[in-house]
Amino acid sequence: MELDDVKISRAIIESFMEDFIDYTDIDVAIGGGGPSGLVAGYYLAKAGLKVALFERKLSIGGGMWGGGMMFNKIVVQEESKRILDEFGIGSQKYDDDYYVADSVECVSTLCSKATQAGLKIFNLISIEDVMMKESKDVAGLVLNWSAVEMGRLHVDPLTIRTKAVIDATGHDCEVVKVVEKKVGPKLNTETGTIIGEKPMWAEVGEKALMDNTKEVYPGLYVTGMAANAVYGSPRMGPIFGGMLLSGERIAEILIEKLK
Ligand code: 48H
Ligand code: FE2
Repeated sequence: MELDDVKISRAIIESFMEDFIDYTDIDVAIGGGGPSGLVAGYYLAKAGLKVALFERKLSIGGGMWGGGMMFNKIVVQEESKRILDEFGIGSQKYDDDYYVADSVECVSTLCSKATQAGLKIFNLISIEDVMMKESKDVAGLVLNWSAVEMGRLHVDPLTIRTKAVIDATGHDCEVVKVVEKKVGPKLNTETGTIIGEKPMWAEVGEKALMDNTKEVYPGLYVTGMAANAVYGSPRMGPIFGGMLLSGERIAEILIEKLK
């Protein structure tokens, strides 16, 4: 077989464009490919919803690769071990009720199982804004190549339509920040605004996360670290059980709403 350089290029361009066009009108768009976004995407796709995840960076996985302080291990608590099991991620028991997992195995397996379940991942794309119509509900995402953002180029974005957006962008809760900037203090929080992440306290941070995993503005949902940042709950360090459970929870909420 003789290799045709141009045919290789055409295959890539055609296939990517087909996917991108196909995903301009979807059920759920997830912002951020850390653990919470990947788990949410897995369950939503498994339930048959059309769901895409947009990740700014080249690599998927967010803050999970580096474990704690670059020791590439993560800890999960008893309640969330079943999610590691669902994905087939190995773990070792530590003491009575902690489990330790390899962070590289975690990210690669979450990514692999989620895409195989039907989650479409677009990396190297940043969410820079949301679309709103008369109702002022969040009705779409405004996207641009991360290279445009990094190069500070003045290039206008493109827009996709979606029934729901999940902010899974981690500590910076970037999608909620954009919405707050546009609508003012109208978020579903005590102050109507983003309250801001509180200091380290794993016990409270992990518990609060489940309550914080919800709709924060019509059409906009939060999961993972973004949820604790928006609702003013503590950070929790390298215990990742809450991230997994929060991803699962937000998927359950949306499956019930959209199915
Ligand atoms: C596209 C974006 C944008 C944007 C950001 O930080 P993450 O890993 O998020 P979570 O919530 O799934 O997991 C949090 C966890 O990693 C963590 O930091 C913990 C548990 N910390 C505790 C502590 O005490 O510090 O992933 C978010 C992803 C990243 O990959 C970003 O690149 C991406 O979102 N992202 N993608 N458009 N505007 N903003
Ligand atoms: Fe973190």
